[in-house]
Amino acid sequence: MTRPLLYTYRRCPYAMRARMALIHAGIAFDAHEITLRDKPAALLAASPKGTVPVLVLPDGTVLEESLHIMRWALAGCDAAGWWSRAQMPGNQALTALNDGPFKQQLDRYKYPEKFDPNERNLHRDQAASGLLQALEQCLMTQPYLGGTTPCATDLVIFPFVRQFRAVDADWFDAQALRATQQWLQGWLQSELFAVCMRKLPNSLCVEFENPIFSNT
Ligand SMILES: N[C@@H](CCC(=O)N[C@@H](CS)C(=O)NCC(=O)O)C(=O)O
Repeated sequence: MTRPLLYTYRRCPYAMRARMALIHAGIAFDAHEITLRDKPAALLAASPKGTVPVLVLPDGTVLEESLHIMRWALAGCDAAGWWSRAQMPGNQALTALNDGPFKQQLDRYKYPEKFDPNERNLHRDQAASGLLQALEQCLMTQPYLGGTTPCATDLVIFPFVRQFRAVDADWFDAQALRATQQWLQGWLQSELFAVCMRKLPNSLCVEFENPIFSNT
């Protein structure tokens, strides 16, 4: 193996943020698009916990958490500070809020049939008064969670806000969350996201010769 191999799932927000970090960093990698219902044996051999994304490096090292993949991709060559600015306490707190309570609320809002359907809107409203309010406070004074330019925290969080909005876009767009709505739209329209969402056949070799945003 000469290039890192990423086991990924196109619509998974954890996999999205890992793919965007690799693409932004200009790292060529092979991508193996999996189906969650039929995980390849090689993925389970590398990472028995069976979640994606998983990155297998040419020396055999396995990175099986999206944030570890992002750190590996971004921290080594971080002139623009995408990784270091994500380590600021405020951004660490946003990441913890996203990956903890917000993800739980999102699941209960998105899949009410798996939880308590009567509490669907309660979870929606808790998500709005929790993470979404925190994002709004931050984005009212700066265009990105990284400040005037993006940082890894933007990539960490926006795929989850995208999923949240998709449950009921009319409701989301009607909320007093103007800065967050604009921030989300900006990322959804970005070239980085477009490249990250390209459809892949199984085991496609992907090479990105022109790193996106590499000078910001
Ligand atoms: N903490 C992990 C979470 C990854 C995760 O939960 N991925 C989901 C897909 S979005 C998954 O693989 N679930 C396993 C399954 O559904 O079988 C990370 O950050 O990489």
